[in-house]
Amino acid sequence: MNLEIRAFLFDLDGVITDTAEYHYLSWKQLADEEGLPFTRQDNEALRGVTRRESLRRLLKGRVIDEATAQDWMARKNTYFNASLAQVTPADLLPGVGALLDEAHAAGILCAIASASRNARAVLERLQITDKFAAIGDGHSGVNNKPSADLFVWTAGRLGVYPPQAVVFEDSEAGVDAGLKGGFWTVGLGDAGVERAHLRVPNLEGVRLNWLFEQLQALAGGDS
Ligand code: B16
Ligand code: MG
Repeated sequence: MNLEIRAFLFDLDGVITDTAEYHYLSWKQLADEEGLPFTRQDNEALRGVTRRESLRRLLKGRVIDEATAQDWMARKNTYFNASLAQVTPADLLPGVGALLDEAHAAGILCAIASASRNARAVLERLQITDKFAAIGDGHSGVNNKPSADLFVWTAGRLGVYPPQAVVFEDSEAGVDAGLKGGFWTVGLGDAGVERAHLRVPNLEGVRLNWLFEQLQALAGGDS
């Protein structure tokens, strides 16, 4: 198969920067206020899924009415937004800047595809909004990860087909979404990303030549 990569679709939290800690502390504050047990380990199951799904998982089967759910999600989001004041350009994860520069120099389109409704605010804090040709976020559609919709929506904004794009993800939901959509997937970290085409600890050391060689080998045929 002839490999033609035209775009990179980056998840935000856990790939570009680590807002997971702020998500955790925000849910933890809410959980403490409401007397709900919630640990760092519990938080791992919230990686990459929407605010609503995060609340459902945090509740562990406990039932609350819709008005309470809205109130709790709003409070968690208030805490999270307050914590974003601490995010600075120094909070880019290792290797992100170099890979973005290399991709731009090679004419590869770069986009964000994040479940977060706060993705634009995070990108502003990092001062990298202008590095992305499209931004898909929690406002971009009804179905979020593990549905493929967000990645398909974002690829459509770029005018590329899924097999022409690589998804970089740190969550199980995100990798599954990328695979369902027919994208190439690179899983970051060591938990939940086993099904990705390629796995790396983070973006440090990920270079275009290496990436294309690996993908070409998987596609079969010479690069
Ligand atoms: P918000 P990603 C995800 O971001 C986070 O990993 C996940 O923990 C969070 O619940 C979700 O965004 C929604 O965030 O409450 O800000 O809309 O990994 O998809 O970039
Ligand atoms: Mg993520």
